[in-house]
Amino acid sequence: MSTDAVLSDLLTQARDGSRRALGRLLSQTETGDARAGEVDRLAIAEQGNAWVIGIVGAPGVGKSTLTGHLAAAAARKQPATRAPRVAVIAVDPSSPVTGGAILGDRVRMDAIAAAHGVFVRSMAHRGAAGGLANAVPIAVRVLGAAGVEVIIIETVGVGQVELEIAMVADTTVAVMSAGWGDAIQASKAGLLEVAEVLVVNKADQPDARAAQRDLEQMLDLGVVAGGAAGWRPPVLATVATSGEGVDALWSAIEAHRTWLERSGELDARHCAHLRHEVRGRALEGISRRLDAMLASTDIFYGPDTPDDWARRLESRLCGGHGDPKRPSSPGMPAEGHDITRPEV
Ligand SMILES: Nc1nc2c(ncn2[C@@H]2O[C@H](COP(=O)(O)OP(=O)(O)O)[C@@H](O)[C@H]2O)c(=O)[nH]1
Ligand SMILES: [Mg+2]
Repeated sequence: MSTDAVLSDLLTQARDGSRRALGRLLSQTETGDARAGEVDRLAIAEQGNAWVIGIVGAPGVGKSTLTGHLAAAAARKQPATRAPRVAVIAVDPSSPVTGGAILGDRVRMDAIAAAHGVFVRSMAHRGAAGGLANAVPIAVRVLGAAGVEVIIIETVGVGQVELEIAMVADTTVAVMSAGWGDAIQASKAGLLEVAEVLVVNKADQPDARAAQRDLEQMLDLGVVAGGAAGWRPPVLATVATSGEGVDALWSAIEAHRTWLERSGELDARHCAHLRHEVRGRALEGISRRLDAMLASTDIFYGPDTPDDWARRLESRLCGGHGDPKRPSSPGMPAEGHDITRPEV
């Protein structure tokens, strides 16, 4: 069988309810090579229609616990079928910062999810720039092609990945826990800029009400942008450990979806997300070429500034060859200008 036929066969099996086939398709998305492109081509042709929910927030605020309950709430609303209608992508930390703690979460989340037929998949960060940012959108399309209606992406809660997830999600939920410090932290990380639904989790602990009030005030003052004009992010309280407030959270997510669809914002958002994805992929290629040029090309000549060298690189990268300052034979760089050989 050709690769195409194998993949297409796997997709058929996945739609018929084979989790193993779905898992194998998703493994292709993480290879970072031509196989990811092949499975993406197949998925795109199927035009799935999954709703993508991103869960962002600092480590420890309760994202995994909440995600398990949310997935269960979503699954209860979907007609029961053999193939999963709800999937969770848990963005796993290969980051040493959060390493060990996650396994326990996964076990808890898996238990809740399994009881409701939710498909759970971990995706590793792998450290490579763009690695996850590339794999997640393809994984979303594969899940959609396999008939999944709701995809919840839970992030680790550190760094740029959070903001990248917002560029994949239709609805981004920022989770904080009781205590003002969390809101400040979220604000610094840029999470409040991308959040469409705000959650104060651990509402069983003191200060949850105050945190909610503070967030409402930040909304009043315009500190929280809320993703798009015309949508004010609701501020909800949850106790993820008991599931309290999760139904209300699910309703808020549905309300956001309805708003996106009715306002016409959804199409604009999908276009923006696609542009972002394509830009990221193009940038990667450009950046690789740039690095190769930096390593091999003699651009560090003349009594020029780093800015001059940068322009020279830019012009060569864009295929421009006009470079009046380039000497006819590449000579030694002017003294003190050879940044390729830093002084020791
Ligand atoms: N008291 C309390 N603890 C919670 C709540 N939600 C989560 N936790 C606990 O907080 C810890 C971190 O939760 P987890 O879901 O792993 O957070 P994550 O790192 O954001 O995914 C775990 O020990 C949870 O049991 C809550 O609503 N109230
Ligand atoms: Mg977690």
